[in-house]
Amino acid sequence: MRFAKDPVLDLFDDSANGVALPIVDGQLHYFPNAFTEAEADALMQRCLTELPWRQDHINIAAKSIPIPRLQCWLGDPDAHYSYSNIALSPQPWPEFLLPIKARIETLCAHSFNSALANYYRDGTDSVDWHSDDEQELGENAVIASLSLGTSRVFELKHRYKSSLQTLKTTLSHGSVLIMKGSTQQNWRHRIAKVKHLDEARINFTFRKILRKKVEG
Ligand SMILES: O=C(O)CCC(=O)C(=O)O
Ligand SMILES: [Mn+2]
Repeated sequence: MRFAKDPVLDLFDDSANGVALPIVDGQLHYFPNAFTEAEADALMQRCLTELPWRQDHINIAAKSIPIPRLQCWLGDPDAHYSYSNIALSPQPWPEFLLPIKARIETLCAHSFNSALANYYRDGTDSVDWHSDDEQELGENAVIASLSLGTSRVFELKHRYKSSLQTLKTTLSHGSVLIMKGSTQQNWRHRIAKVKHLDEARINFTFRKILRKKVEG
């Protein structure tokens, strides 16, 4: 069995039960060993080669800027979503992801109808500070974040209490982090760029879209 240690929060866990990470104004639960190393290795390979990765762009000051990662949106046919003005129509769930989704739903005791997959090709790829608080997700959204590949540091910063320290936790290969309660209303999160990192990481955030129609 793998033994995961979080270097920042100094928490150990080698059980299937995971650990509650200490946070105010939100709830975080981390399962370092949600998937075995062999399962996570196999899944990473299939995701790299079989998912329909795309390069999206955002418009800043009338310029189209490529976002620093590849992504794809997977989900039930009616789970439309928009993110930073990028409208995402879901790609159908690949067969190989269905048992993964089912395992995560059991772990969270919650069902999901979509997932945003991010492919960080190396340390120059990142996601900037944001909350997963889009209207489509409703209040107190449950979001399950599956990490594969090289470990990256996940940071959380309180939106209103500037005296609170930024929290940092390492998300390792095969782990699942559940964010729930008022986490998205009160905290922003990011994956910062890292120097001298050549290895790839894939992350899925499983979500439940409540309002399924796209406007306009
Ligand atoms: O890669 C991660 O761990 C986080 C991704 C994320 O925050 C998102 O897709 O909204
Ligand atoms: Mn996010």
